[in-house]
Amino acid sequence: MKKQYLIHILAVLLLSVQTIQAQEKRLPSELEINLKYGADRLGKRRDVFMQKFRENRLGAFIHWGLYAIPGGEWKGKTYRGAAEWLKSWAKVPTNEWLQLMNQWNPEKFNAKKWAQMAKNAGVKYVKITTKHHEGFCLWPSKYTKYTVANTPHGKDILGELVKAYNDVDIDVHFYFSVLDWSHPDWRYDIKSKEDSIAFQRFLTFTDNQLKELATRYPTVKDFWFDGTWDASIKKNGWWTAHAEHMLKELVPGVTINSRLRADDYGKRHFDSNGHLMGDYESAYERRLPNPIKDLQVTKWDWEACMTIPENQWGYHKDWSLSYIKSPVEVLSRIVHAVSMGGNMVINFGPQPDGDFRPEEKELSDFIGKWMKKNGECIYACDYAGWPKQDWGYYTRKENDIYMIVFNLPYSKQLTVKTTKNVQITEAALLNGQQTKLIEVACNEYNISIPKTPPTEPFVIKLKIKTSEGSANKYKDALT
Ligand code: H79
Repeated sequence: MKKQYLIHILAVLLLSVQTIQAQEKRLPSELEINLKYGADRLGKRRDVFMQKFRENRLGAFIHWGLYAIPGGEWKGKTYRGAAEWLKSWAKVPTNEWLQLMNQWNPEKFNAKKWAQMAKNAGVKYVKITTKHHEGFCLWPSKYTKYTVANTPHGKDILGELVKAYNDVDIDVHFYFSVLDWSHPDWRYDIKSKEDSIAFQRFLTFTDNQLKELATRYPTVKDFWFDGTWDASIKKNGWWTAHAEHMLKELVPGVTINSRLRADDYGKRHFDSNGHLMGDYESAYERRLPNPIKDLQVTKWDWEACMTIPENQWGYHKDWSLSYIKSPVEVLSRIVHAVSMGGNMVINFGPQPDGDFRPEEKELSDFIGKWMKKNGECIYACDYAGWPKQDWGYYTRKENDIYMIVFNLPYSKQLTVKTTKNVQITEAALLNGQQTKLIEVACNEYNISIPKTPPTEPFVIKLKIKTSEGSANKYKDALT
């Protein structure tokens, strides 16, 4: 009888210990899957290198490779698709495609001129395609024969560009496509032992090229990976984490985009626990978040990139095949990105002769002139946290709020709604023109713009003050 009683007590004790353990398992962190190759960090990076990346805000993309030579045309036929994918659209065999190297002789290429153009455009960084999907390298890589070294031009384009941009204080970021159509060991998927062996060789080759880039050009500030969406990479998530860690050891402070990464389960960009991998989200390609609905993007760093035509990154001879964004539209996308705490990178696809097409020069001039006058509402600015209004976008730098006006209302009155306890004390155009600031309700103002407002998008700078718990003189409607 006594023995039975003891067993009963023991059983109750065991059960309660199990219950406590089960309860502990319900804590949120314990709910997460254990990942070897998931996010390395939660939340934004706060070091000076990431801060510089973020404060730069406006960048240029350069897509330059063999694809510039045919410019979207193959054997007399024009292809509407992206010019840098022409090898794929026209089903050109690899050997034939790589023979374009014999025509790589950009006689007008002048790195200093490119750097001056970028400087005049107001961009703070340039992302250069070191190697796109075709496999042709803009630097004399010792790990492949498909490089600038084996062309009539023969010069290290990448090296000249890094120096020229750095000389005018522009950061250089490296675009790198892991997918490489020129390499026999590349695989889209791993379906056999042979695939696996070949792909491991391919990953070693890629490591070698990345180490080569990081050591030859140690001022590089960022690696932006592309061509990482295939099953072969998703099945080798370990390698994506390894590549990021390897580069971070080689280049202190370097930043890396989310597109590189796949976790233990092949989940990309965000790991299986929903945490961003890499340092910033890079999925905003030719699209932007919704300024009302997608405010969660303000929680992490992100960078968008955009083409001027609908979808041409490399040089295409015929820009009439798709809609071309006007300079003001391009500008509105830059402002849109910054208003949501992101960076914007505008793409340029240089001609095969090393010069830029006239439309790109015009756009670059327009953006540069605007940035010279209004750049303070872009550089180092962030999401303002105020409710979006129809006239345009807000950005913020500490206690300065910028209104960037793209849509003028007939009333010539701009509605501004602040957040709780925030008052506006001053409102003036960056060009010095005065405005009339009227408080119309609690946390709501009207700003009258000048009778003859500027003829291009303009900026109003607001000074604000925060007062704790000020009495509300306005009464809500009783309903
Ligand atoms: O470098 C520029 C583009 O060439 C590259 N990224 C920018 C910065 C890019 N283009 N497309 N993509 C990335 C996404 C690829 C989509 C794909 Fe497909 C879907 C690859 C395979 C399926 C579309 C359909 C392209 C080939 C078939």
